[in-house]
Order: sequence, then C-alpha cells, then structure tokens
Amino acid sequence: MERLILMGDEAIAQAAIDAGIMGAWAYPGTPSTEIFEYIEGHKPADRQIFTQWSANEKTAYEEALGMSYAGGRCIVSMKHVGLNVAADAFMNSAITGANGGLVCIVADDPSMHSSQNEQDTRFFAQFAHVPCLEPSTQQEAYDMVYRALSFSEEIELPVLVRIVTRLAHSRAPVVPQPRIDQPRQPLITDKNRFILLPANARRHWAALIGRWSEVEQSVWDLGLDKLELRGSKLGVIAAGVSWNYLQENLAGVEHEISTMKVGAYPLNKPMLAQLFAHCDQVLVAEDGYPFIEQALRGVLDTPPKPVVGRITGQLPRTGELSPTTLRPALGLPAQPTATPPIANLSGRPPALCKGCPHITSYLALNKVMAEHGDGGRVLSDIGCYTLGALPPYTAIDTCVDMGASVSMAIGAAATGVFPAVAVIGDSTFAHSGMTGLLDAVRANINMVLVILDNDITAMTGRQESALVGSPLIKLLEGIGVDPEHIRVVNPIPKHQEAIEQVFREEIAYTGLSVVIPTRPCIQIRRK
Ligand SMILES: Cc1ncc(C[n+]2csc(CCOP(=O)(O)OP(=O)(O)O)c2C)c(N)n1
Ligand code: SF4
Repeated sequence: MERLILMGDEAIAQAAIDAGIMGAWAYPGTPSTEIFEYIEGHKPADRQIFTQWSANEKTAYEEALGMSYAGGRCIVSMKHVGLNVAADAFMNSAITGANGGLVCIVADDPSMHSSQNEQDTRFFAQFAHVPCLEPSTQQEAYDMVYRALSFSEEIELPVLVRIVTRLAHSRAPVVPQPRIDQPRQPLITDKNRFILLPANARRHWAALIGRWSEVEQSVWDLGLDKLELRGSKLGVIAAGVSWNYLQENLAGVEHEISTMKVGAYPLNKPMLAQLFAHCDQVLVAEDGYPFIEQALRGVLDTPPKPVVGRITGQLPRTGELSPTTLRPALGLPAQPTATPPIANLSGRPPALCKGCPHITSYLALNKVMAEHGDGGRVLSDIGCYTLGALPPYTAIDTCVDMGASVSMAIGAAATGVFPAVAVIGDSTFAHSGMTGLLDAVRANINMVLVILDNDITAMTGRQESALVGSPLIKLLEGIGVDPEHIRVVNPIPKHQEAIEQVFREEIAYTGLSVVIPTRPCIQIRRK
C-alpha cells in the first residue's frame, strides 16, 4: 500500500472517502476546515460524493443526518464551537439513531489558537450518549474514521470523533486501507424512528439507556484503548495527542511506569479497574478539560487511589499540554531548551490586510460614532472584521459568538444605547445573523446593521459564502427591512466621506436600517 503524508484533517478526509461516504458537509472553522476542503478536492472520478459548504453547523449536521436516514454513509465536520450551533440536531440524533454511517468530526482548540474558548467536545458526546473516538496520530485518525463509519451502522448511532489543533494541522505518514464501495442501508420503514413526538422519543430514549452498557462494550471491543502494566506504582492515563507526548518523554528512558492509552469513550471501565488495582497513584494526561480526571475523582473527590493531573496542579489547568509540560509530572528532569536565534524579533499582532475593504468602513464608522460622544456602541461579530477591535481602529466593542452582533444590538438598543450599531460579515450573517435581524424587523428596533459583504468567508481561508450580493439584498427586503433604509456603499478610500454621510443619515433615522459596504476581499484571487 502507498504511504501518504497527510495532516490529521486530511487523513480523516481520506478515510471517509475510502470508507465509502456519499456526502460530506461542513461549515468552515479553524482547525477543521481542511477536512471538507480535502474531500472536495479529492473525490475519486468513479464515484459520486455530494459536498457542500453549509450555511452553518446545524444545517450541516442535519444534511448529514438526512443522508444517514436515507441509508448513505457521510461525515460532517466543524470546529468545537460549531457543535454548540449544531447541538440541537446532534443531541436529538442520539435519540433517532443513525441508519447509514454518520460520523461527526469536531476539532477542539486547546490554548485557543483561533477560537474564543477551549471547550472540550468529549462532554458533548457524554451528554448526548454518543460514542467518541479520540485519535493520537494521523494514522489513528485515518483508521478510526474508516472504522467509525461502519461502527455507526452496527450500533445504529452517530459516532463523534474528537481531534485537537496539533493533530489536525500536523503531518505524518499514513497508510490507507482498501477503498470500499459506497454501501447503502435500506430506507427506514419504521415511521416512529425519526418522528420524535414525545411518545416515540420517550421510547427511544429509554431504549438507548437500556442498551447503553452494550454500546459501551462495543466501544471497548474496538480495541482502541491499551494497557501496559509495569513494576512501578505510578500509572499514567493518556488520551489523544497526550499519548504522543508521553511516548516522546519515555522513548529511550528505562522506566517502570504503567500506562493506559485512552482512544475511545465511554471510558473503558474494566481496563481502568486493572490499572487502579495495580498502581498506587494515577496521573491523567489529557488535552482540553480534565474530563477523565474529573470522572475518576467523582463529585466527592474520592477516587480509589490518588488521581493527579490538571485539577490537582501537576499539569497546567488551561491551555494545550506539551511534551515539556508533561515531563515534571512524570518525575523526569527538564530538558535543555534551545534559544531561538531570532529571539529579538518583536511580536506582530494580526492586522487587516493593506487595502482590505473593512478598513474604509471602520474609518467612516469611527468618525460618525465619535460625533455622538461616548453613549453609542458597536456590537460586532466573528470574522476578519473582528480585527477592527485592534489599533489603529479600535472600532468595535463586542465579539462573543457567531450572530451575536445583531441580537446583542437589539438588547443594547432596548436599554437606550444610541447609536446602537451591529457589524457582521456576510458569511456570519448567513450563518446566524439573519434570525436576529427578523427580531429587529418585527420590533422596528432603532439600530443600524452593517453587513460587510466581501463576497467570501475570508477569515477561515476564503470559502464560498452562502449569501452575498443581490440575493442578500432581496433577502433583506423579503424579511421586511424598509428598502429605503437598505443602503449599499462601495468601501474604497475615495468614498469614505460619502459612506460617513450614509452612516449619519441612517443613525439619524429612528428605526432599523441596514448599510452594506460591498467590495470583494483583496485576497480573493489567491484562492
Ligand atoms: C460557530 C462558529 N463556527 C465557525 C467559526 C469560524 N469562523 C470564524 S469567523 C467565520 C466567518 C467569517 O466570514 P465573514 O463573516 O464573511 O467575515 P470575513 O472574514 O469575510 O470578513 C468563521 C466561519 C466560529 N468562530 N464559530
Ligand atoms: S483576508 Fe480579505 S477580508 Fe480579511 S483582512 Fe485581508 S483583505 Fe480583509
């Protein structure tokens, strides 16, 4: 078999193709974006695979669930906060179950390299009662996804695969498995299965709880956890990429540490029992929250033997683990670190590109907001335009979650903030801004919504955006924004004064207006 050099994201995508998916859906987000991009770019000529960037993670998950319902294998991928958006569909899909293999890949971002939090997806899997697999290498990422698609069919449940940034974005050799045909399960004929009326849902939920110990056993039978008992009384449990950090530290070292590798959840209770019977103390190394450590300690903090890790301070409580942070907890001396020869380089904060259309919009907005003293606020959102928070613009006051700009501006305006301005990008508006706008229209909120239409989803690498140009204007009119207060402007520097005047007029209007600075991102051609 050929050996491929793949990023974790690409290994997952290749596995999904080889295991016979008929569809892949996603909404972009670092570090998961490349999964979908790879599938889109590597569809084998001899098979049909439906691929589409979805409007948001919830629609992506539901589109995949529809394919699973109809019997096809599929994957849906997103970043960790995307699962918050897809949570309604995800939670309920544990109750309907899956028909065709349904694998949801969620990429967590410990240390928040490009995210607003470091939430740990393993809690979501536990919450929903869905098995979760956690690879430690690119090869495992490949093998787990390849297996997860058929496993999902066997247990008739979606399967979640959790990865983290380090695995998603680093490369290693991967040996693929044979490409299989695209299997199709028979259509579901039991009408009650996917109709979650309370009477059905109660029955399905009770059935899931009733067979949960069987599901657990099937997860353990996948053989993804490994136990090695040795002489010393220290045992180390390591999950996902932390297993690599452990291996890196123990390579070439004579040691007697017992180890347990966790590759799947629910946690392997029989294996844990063996480890605890053998060891006097257990150290837990896991990237993300102290999920395993907390489970072992329990609410009363009474584990059968001392358990240490992130909660007890042997490992840092927040941020990514690394081989270096793990060493002292293993009782190993610190390794000498090399001083980079370019240590004197000053830091370079991220910035809007020179010539970015958002710059003119912010310069104009800043000028007009200043005319209103300190009472106004600019509620913003997530995208390249969030960089407007930094000097020299310092143009925005908030950035919380996708779509929050519009709904938070409603709340602020209702409290008397004036001017209340919301700033959102086109992709973010399509993702989850338009529902907030519907609320604003119905209450004719006195606010100005600025939709920065740069034709693409720039921040995550210039993917297509679901709603730009004239369809965007038609939608605004269709949901009831007064056409006289939909103002399209061209954000080039020589139009700045004209744009300021448009902002002035729309702020002066008592009611809802939408201003749309429309000009393509200057990086668009690089795609
Ligand atoms: C729930 C969620 N999904 C995905 C992301 C990743 N993400 C950050 S900004 C963004 C969209 C940016 O596009 P747009 O709104 O068009 O603004 P632009 O970057 O083009 O200025 C995405 C997908 C996220 N932060 N949260
Ligand atoms: S990538 Fe495009 S939208 Fe983002 S800062 Fe650069 S020019 Fe602006």
